[in-house]
Amino acid sequence: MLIKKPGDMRYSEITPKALYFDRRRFLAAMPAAFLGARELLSPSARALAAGKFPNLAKSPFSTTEKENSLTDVTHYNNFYEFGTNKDEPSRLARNFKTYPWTVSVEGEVAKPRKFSIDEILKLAPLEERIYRHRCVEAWSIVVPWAGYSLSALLNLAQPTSKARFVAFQSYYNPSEMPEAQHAGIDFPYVEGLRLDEAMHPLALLCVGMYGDALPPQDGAPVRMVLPWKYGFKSVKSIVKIRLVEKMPPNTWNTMQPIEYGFYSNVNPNVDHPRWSQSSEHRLGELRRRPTLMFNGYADQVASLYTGMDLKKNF
Ligand SMILES: Nc1nc2c(c(=O)[nH]1)N[C@H]1C(S)=C(S)[C@@H](COP(=O)(O)O)O[C@H]1N2
Ligand SMILES: [Mo]
Repeated sequence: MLIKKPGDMRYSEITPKALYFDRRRFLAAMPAAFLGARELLSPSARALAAGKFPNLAKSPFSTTEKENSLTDVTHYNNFYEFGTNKDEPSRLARNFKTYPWTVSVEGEVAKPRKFSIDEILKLAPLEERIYRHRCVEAWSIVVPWAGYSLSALLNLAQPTSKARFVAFQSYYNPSEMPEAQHAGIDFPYVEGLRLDEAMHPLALLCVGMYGDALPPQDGAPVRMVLPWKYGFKSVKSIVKIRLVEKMPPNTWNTMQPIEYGFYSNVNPNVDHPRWSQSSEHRLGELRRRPTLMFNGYADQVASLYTGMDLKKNF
């Protein structure tokens, strides 16, 4: 059923149409004297309008493993708001309106604040981070994400001494996401991290992939990427980040606590009740690969869990 060979799909075919549509409408709404005055847009808005992030800094965290194709990464998705089949989000999120967008940072912080997506785009230098991504369903991909460490945003908000966890919330609007009601999980999708996990430099606040803005199906306009944890921890299309005292709920744990824990660190030695986690299918490869402890990021993150029983705190 392949329509095109993997890899020969161009970004312009996938890129968030709604975003460009909105920008055109925005320009159309401006007085005629200003039309075409692209210099009036913020630098980040101009970068988006051009469809490219210029000058992405390289990161020492990047893997040299072969990247998956853009087609793989944008047509095999988990985004239950837009359907539970892997090919549904690419079709059903096509008109998802992701601009303008606001993220509220609140709770146990000295400086609670709402950030527009334009502010988020220029809050810290954007880096390219080529990470392995391992879904709890035992498939994996390698993706060149764009973003910066979440710690940059959290430090701006200044967590108080009471803040011990970070709670994330995805956007939810049933009228834009009619498939969600058949997904069998509760929305809005929520996730959480311990504060030290959230402050770890590997924890990426992600605004793009393949040098461009995030396509809607991959969590536009801003998502988390936590490469040492199962994919469901990496919450998409974030609208709220709340610093809290107590461990917050996470959607999959709430739905099936025996199968999905709070920590959900990639661990080949702790099987899912219904399947083994010792190996994985890297999209595009024929033979399965062994799954690595912390998805190969043990050197960076293992110390976060010193003394913790990883079978109990799965
Ligand atoms: N809001 C929201 N975030 C989500 C999900 C979801 O269904 N809804 N699925 C998660 C799962 S299970 C995975 S594996 C990754 C998939 O990201 P990708 O489609 O960009 O590969 O997103 C995660 N974030
Ligand atoms: Mo996943």
